[in-house]
Amino acid sequence: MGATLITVAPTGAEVDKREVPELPVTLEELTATAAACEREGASVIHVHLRDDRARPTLDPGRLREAVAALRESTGLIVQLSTGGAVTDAEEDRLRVLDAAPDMASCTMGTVNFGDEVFTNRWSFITRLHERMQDKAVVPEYELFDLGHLAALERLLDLHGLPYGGHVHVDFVLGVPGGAAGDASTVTAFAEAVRRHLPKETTFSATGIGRTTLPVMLASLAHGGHLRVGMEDTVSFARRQPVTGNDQLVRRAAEAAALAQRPAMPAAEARRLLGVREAA
Ligand code: KMH
Ligand code: ZN
Repeated sequence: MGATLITVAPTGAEVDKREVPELPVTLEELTATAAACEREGASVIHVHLRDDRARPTLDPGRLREAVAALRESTGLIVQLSTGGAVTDAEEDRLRVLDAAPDMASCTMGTVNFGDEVFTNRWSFITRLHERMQDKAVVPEYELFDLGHLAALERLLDLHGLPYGGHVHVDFVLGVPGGAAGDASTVTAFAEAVRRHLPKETTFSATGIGRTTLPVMLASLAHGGHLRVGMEDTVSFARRQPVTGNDQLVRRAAEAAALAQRPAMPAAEARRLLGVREAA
């Protein structure tokens, strides 16, 4: 088994900056945390932006600016979120691709999301997948439930492989309303990937909140990759708030090293995922 790809999701759309001051929301905070996470072993950054009042935004100008700034200040693979916030419109989510990221997320179905609903209609998923093929953007297929994996199998059958030809998925576990964040669920997802998706498919996994550690350790045990970050958890341990995204990446890199699958450099991650060469 090779190295471990570590994705950092530093901000997300849900955490409130007023409650978590360490959350990176400005461009300066984003690039600073990105550089620190790269030093600790991250090779991909999953990006959500905030506006001047720290509210989630899909503003096209800000997205372009963030992609440029992250490319300027780091060698990380830039993955923009097309999931946004649960309130975002489909057209705004599709327009994210105009910022020309290396990668973008593509969630494979609708899921209850706490008290909200994260809506991903089939027609939206197919448009997103095809637009990514046209724009040479590599998707990360986000799976919140096992049914999402069946939907991905159907998508690939009907609409072909993504740009680059490699399929990479991310299990997002422990969302209230989605699949549980525990080791047996990671096992079920990993086995379903092996049975139903192309042979070379790679997966990462992230566990929301207190499910972070069991999901991380189970993913490593199955030869999977890791996603960590303050989008998914803001506590490092019981009664110990996260001090920054780099702290979470450092722990992931340490766990990966312990599993004898050290953190993967960005150049290797580009080759694995089929992402265009860095400019
Ligand atoms: N913020 C969630 C509603 C993604 O980035 O693609 C959706 C999400 C998934 O975070
Ligand atoms: Zn996200």
